[in-house]
Amino acid sequence: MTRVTELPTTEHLLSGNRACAGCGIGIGLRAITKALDGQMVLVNPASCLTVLGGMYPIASLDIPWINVAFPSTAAAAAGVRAGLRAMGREDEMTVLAMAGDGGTADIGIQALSGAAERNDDFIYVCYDNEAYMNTGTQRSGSTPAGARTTTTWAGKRENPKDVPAIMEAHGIGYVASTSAAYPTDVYDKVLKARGRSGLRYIHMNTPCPSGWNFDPKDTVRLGKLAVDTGLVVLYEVEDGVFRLTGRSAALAKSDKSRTPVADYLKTQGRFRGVSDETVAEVQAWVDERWARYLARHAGE
Ligand SMILES: Cc1ncc(C[n+]2csc(CCOP(=O)(O)OP(=O)(O)O)c2C)c(N)n1
Ligand code: SF4
Repeated sequence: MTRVTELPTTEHLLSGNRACAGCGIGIGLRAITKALDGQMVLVNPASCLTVLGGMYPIASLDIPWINVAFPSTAAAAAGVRAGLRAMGREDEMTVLAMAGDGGTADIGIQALSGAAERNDDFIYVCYDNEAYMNTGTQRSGSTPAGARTTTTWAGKRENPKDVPAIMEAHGIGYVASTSAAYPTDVYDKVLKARGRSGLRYIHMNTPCPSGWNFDPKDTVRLGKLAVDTGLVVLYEVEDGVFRLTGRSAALAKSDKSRTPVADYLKTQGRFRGVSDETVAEVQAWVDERWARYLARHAGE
């Protein structure tokens, strides 16, 4: 596993951008662009990522970048890849499609599913800030149960969709789950994906101080706490072989139990007033998922 001190020092996300203070997307994006060595075309739909990048000539990313309509990220990425191939330039750069959870779990899922069926040749990263944040926090298919958004005033009732599992069910060669709170885990997974072909899917949790309602200084701490509870799990599935990685693998090995979900929920304003019953339901859901991951990690 790469150490933080071993990450490439070249930055492709330049200082000064329009994201909120403490935004998790920037941390993850730095690791992603380092792993791709800046040799990439980014395709992304309307989202906080668009705002973070800004507009030419004051863009904060020094890579070629195409903004596309909301539902079409994966289709556009497939088209860019086909265009590079037609020009004989396919080996020069990686095509990276990157969208939020709204643009992935809900609005972009049909194009993504089609690309996975065809095994189109690009990396797709869903950064998961767990709601439609750019438009002021509406619930998405990836919002956790109990979270208040502007469209779930009393707290969302449903657990989130398991998008990595949906992608795995398509039979693609590489699927991973990671967190921006662990940039080296992000880096290693993107590096591995870069060395493969076909559709590679990476789901990256990105804490959002504005939408989750916490102090921007706590982004990394809360991102790590989510992993300690098992709400966010670091893993990869390579050619059908599952393994936990980083902190999640360490948790699986140690006798130390996971942090109770309640300790995580109380750190964020979006869960204010959540009922004991909902906390218990979320805990049960997390425990059941964790047991399945443990069984797969052990190769059962
Ligand atoms: C077809 C369409 N519908 C709605 C919008 C408005 N819109 C722009 S960004 C956004 C939210 C995107 O949410 P998500 O994909 O989760 O990314 P985030 O903003 O959280 O980064 C919405 C609804 C749009 N641009 N296009
Ligand atoms: S709303 Fe959240 S995801 Fe969007 S820029 Fe601000 S902190 Fe980042």
